[in-house]
Amino acid sequence: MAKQNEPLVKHIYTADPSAHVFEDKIYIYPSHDLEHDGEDNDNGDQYKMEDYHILSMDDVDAPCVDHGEALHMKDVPWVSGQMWAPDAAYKNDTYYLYFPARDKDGIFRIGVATSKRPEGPFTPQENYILGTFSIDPAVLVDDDNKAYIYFGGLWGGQLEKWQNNSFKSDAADPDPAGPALGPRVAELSDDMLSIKEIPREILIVDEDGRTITAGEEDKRYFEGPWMHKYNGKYYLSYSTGSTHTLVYAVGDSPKGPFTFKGKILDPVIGWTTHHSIIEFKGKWYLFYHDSSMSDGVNHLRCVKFRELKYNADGTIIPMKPYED
Ligand code: FUB
Repeated sequence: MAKQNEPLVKHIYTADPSAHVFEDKIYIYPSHDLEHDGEDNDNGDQYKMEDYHILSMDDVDAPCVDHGEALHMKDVPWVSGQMWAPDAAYKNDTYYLYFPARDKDGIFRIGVATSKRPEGPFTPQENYILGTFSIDPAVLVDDDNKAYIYFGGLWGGQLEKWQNNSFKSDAADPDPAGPALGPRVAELSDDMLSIKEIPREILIVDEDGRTITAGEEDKRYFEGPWMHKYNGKYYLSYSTGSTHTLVYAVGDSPKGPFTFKGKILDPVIGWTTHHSIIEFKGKWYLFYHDSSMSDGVNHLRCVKFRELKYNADGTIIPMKPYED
């Protein structure tokens, strides 16, 4: 049986959970961490993932089922390695799996695969989505049926190397005193297989309207965007990376700007933190991961979940990962 704050599955290592409610169940689209003895570095070489397994739960206290391999990199023509954090969406009577991976030139791009079932198997498109880059796609299908893809991650995810939508392999990190890099957003085409526009950078500001700087490492965007709606507002949540915290910002439009609000989850065991937020049967849940199952090995992680609550003013009540 699934239990809050405990690994959802223990027979494989899983990370980066993107949860969705499909067909009245919870489906979880995680990364699949693999054991290996390669190098652990800021380039993310330790995250050597090759495939995806989709998980599901009929309810929050039901068993978590692994539906087996839904997509493997050997079946994706454009991929050379590192199938990182995916997300899924449902539209046009079809389930779409969005996933980042390195292309044949070693550049991270975002691909899409389709299925008639939420658990797959998924059939990939021949090429990545033209105009996309970097990592960690998250897709919102809004109430008006328009869909948006959010993506981007620094360092291993190469976001700082994309300047004016072109790749500069020797680009430096942003100046700590200057504006932080934002995640990117683009509206998806109606068939969900391409983007309608050049991705634009999302602006995150503080309560006074001042742009968050790159040096504000406890607030600035690093990776792992997630978008959800609560009481008509758009909540952009993400990982701060080097300060290992999940935080959020709120806005009135799916493309922002967003105003920084604060913490969702304190640091977990392991370097990365990555999450999703869903409503299920009238309650809200945070899906996240840590490296507790491997006693702290950064690239051997396990997916967990816990209830998330709001204050009356719409702010999220911050959580500590190892306290109820
Ligand atoms: O799982 C590989 C990478 O680690 C993800 O893409 C990041 O969000 C971080 O969790």
